[in-house]
Amino acid sequence: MKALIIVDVQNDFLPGGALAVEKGDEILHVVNRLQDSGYFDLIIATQDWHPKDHGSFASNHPGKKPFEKTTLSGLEQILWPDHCVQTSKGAEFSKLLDVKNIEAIFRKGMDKNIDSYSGFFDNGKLKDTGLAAYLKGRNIDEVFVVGLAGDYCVYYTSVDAVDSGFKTTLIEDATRSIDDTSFKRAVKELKEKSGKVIKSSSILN
Ligand code: VGL
Ligand code: ZN
Repeated sequence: MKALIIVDVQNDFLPGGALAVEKGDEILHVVNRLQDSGYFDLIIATQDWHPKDHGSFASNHPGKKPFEKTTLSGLEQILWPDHCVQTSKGAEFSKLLDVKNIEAIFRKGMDKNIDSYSGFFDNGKLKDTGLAAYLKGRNIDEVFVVGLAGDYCVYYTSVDAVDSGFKTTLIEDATRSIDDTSFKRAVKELKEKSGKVIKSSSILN
């Protein structure tokens, strides 16, 4: 059984948002068409959902600017502009994302002391969101990952899917990245871990 995992298609990651991914809006119709394709047995979404005082925000580190690095709970951390603050407009899914067939939403990034790129675990693997168990409970053995951003949450979700035992495919034209070079590296690493990377055209006709 196959699941589509839609990662963080939230206003703050789209053009005009606080941490906008360039051309992120170009994926919306692809993601919607994939949802309507009938190819997937289950569709779920993740939602970045930070408290205002989250440690990944540069604004919570006096003297630091967005995109500088620091350490958070012993892990290297890129500092981001404030984004996806719980209940804010920026944290909402895009109005252009079709949400009617999304059966469950897994929120992440709520612990201010650690960031959480993957839909499965936080960056230190201290806490499990329950996503792997949920998918297994629905007899899913194969996942397809789409959304934003390709080089962060989509990539980390894909790697954790492989590590959790799912056949994993990233749909490359249903994602856009913060940095194209880091996305290329992410694709290479995912393939080395036996993840697959395809275009949506191999599912859609
Ligand atoms: C993301 C940076 C910070 C993402 C989330 O969804 O890729 N990136 N928080
Ligand atoms: Zn975040």
